[in-house]
Amino acid sequence: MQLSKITWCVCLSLGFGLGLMATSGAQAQTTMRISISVAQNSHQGVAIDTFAKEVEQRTGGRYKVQTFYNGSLGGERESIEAVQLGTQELAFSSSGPVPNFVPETKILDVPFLFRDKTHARAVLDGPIGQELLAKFDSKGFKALAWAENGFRHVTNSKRAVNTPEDLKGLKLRTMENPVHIQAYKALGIITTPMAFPEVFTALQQGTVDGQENPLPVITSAKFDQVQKYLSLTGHVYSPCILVMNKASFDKLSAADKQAFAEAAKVATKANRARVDEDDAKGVAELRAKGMQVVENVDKAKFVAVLAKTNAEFEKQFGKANMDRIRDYK
Ligand code: EAX
Repeated sequence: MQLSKITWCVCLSLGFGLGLMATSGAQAQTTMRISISVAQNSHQGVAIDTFAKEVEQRTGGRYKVQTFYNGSLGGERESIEAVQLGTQELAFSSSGPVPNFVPETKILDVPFLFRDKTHARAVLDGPIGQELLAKFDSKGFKALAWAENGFRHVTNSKRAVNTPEDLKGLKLRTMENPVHIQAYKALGIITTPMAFPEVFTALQQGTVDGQENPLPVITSAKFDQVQKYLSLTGHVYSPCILVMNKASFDKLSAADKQAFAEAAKVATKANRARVDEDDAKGVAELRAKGMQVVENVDKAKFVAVLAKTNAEFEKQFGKANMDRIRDYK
């Protein structure tokens, strides 16, 4: 009698203990997913790998971020959509499809708005960038940080592009971005919006003559295999954004929110350093792989052709807002 009572007690407490362990075990690790449309060995791969590592470290392993590359979970638009819906917790994307979700970000996609990367980074890290990050809140996102792709350059398989006239009639894949499309049309480009994971094949099969992307994307996507000409047009700065599903973010403790925000900052730093590295060696690398590169493009000529379009953008986004970005130091 006595013995069975003890046994019962031991079993009960053991069971209780195991139950507790199981509960804390379940809480021990929450797995989240983040994706990019380009390769792991890239400026974006570095960003999400760094983010994942930092989140795990800063939360003592309670949060694990699974990383997906090459659009394996879908293109950029799909990934942002998934984050908005909450079927995916996190995404890292160029600003390309973002205006379709947060229209206020359109202003960043205006051609020849930023002088250089230092200017763009200062704007994005300063009050203008932070105000724009806040615009994501009401759309179901927590935008953790701006990062970047870099300045976009034109590649194609038809001819060397020296002047805006050389762009006329070229069929170029563009991002699904209304600002880019409007400006590129004004340059006489036949615009073909397409998700990034389809671009390599489209270039290979000649569905389009070319595309435009920063050197870190051109090199990591190996576009040199399917494109002959590269022109350093630097026609538009391409920001990236690290977004999280708002509800998933709101569930985090205050300390964990801080950990995610800091992890995003470290990720941005690693991303920008890699963009600088790729920009520094990209041209030589692409030349060595057989591309013909026009380095000294007269940008003033492109700006001149876009004067009317630029005036339309000033009307649409407010000249004062555009000047605030242009003049930001
Ligand atoms: O974010 O779609 C694009 O051209 C983007 O620049 C690319 O996916 C990297």
